[in-house]
Amino acid sequence: MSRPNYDRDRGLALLTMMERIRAFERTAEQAAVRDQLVLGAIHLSIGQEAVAAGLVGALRRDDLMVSTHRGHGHTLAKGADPAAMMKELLGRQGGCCGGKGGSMHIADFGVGMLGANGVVSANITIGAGAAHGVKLLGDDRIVVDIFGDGAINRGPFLEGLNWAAVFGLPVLFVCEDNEWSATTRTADMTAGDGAGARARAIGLPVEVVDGNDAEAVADVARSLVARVRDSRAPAFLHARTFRQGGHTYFDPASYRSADDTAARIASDDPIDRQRAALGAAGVADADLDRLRSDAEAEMAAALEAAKAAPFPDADQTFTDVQDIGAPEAAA
Ligand SMILES: Cc1ncc(C[n+]2csc(CCOP(=O)(O)OP(=O)(O)O)c2C)c(N)n1
Repeated sequence: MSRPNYDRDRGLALLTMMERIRAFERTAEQAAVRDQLVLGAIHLSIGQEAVAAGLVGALRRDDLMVSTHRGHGHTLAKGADPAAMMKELLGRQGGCCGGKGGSMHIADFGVGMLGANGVVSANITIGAGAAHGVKLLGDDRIVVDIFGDGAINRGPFLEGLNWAAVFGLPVLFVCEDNEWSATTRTADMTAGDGAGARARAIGLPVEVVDGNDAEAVADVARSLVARVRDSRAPAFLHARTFRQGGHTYFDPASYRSADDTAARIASDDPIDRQRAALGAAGVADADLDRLRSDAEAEMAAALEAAKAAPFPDADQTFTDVQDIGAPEAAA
């Protein structure tokens, strides 16, 4: 579909970021499955890249972000170094968290990424807290707080949105709705009209977007980010997307129809859609292919750097970690 006044540079930037995210995750998957080098589970966001690329592209580097267990794409889009991320997944020195956090606790404060989180929904109140901190400091940053559709059925969803509304906090809540909560279809366990309706009931302005259309996500993100920054009040985005793979890299997703999944991937892949948009705007296939091969080469190099990095020294085991108790007592 050709669009009038199409911004090719933005379109290419969106595709570049989506290709980088997918290449990072395919490479991490290889490192986990083929090489058995990844420590702990990883949750891939393959099929959801347009949300990360469109959303985070609208942020400033000093804006803050809080993410979930499925947060590689958000973290990369926020500006984290893929080699440091890969080292983190492999538990190596030089990882974003010194190799001690792993995929589900990946963070890079240098680019405003306050952390992934393995506790479903917990990041909603953490994001509200970060926004309260920004309010108290009195600067013009905003917080983007991303969570899954399963998270809206836990208490922190109500607590975080309510707190942000009552105190007038600069936070954009984003429900990245991939239709599944681990092995359960979210629609089967969610009463009422879902995420947006609940946010509206608390008084937040709500937008719903096709989360597999990177251009649409970028447009709505630009307007919502500006709104939150100017109003210093919360807003809500419901981005509808689809998780193409299993819940974790080792989940074969046998609880859903493989044929349905294949049909969805064939008709609604965000990278294919963005390539089509750019092709319609006159970008040659060879140029689009080069973006992909560049991304693959970048992430292969990140994996090699991670493999070459040493593990943290044993005498660092209890530095930079919380709740260490009294390890000497256990000796
Ligand atoms: C409090 C809590 N309950 C259960 C789990 C186990 N768990 C991990 S991910 C997940 C599903 C989350 O679904 P959603 O929020 O939609 O995110 P998605 O995995 O689809 O990205 C569950 C139940 C957990 N990590 N934390």
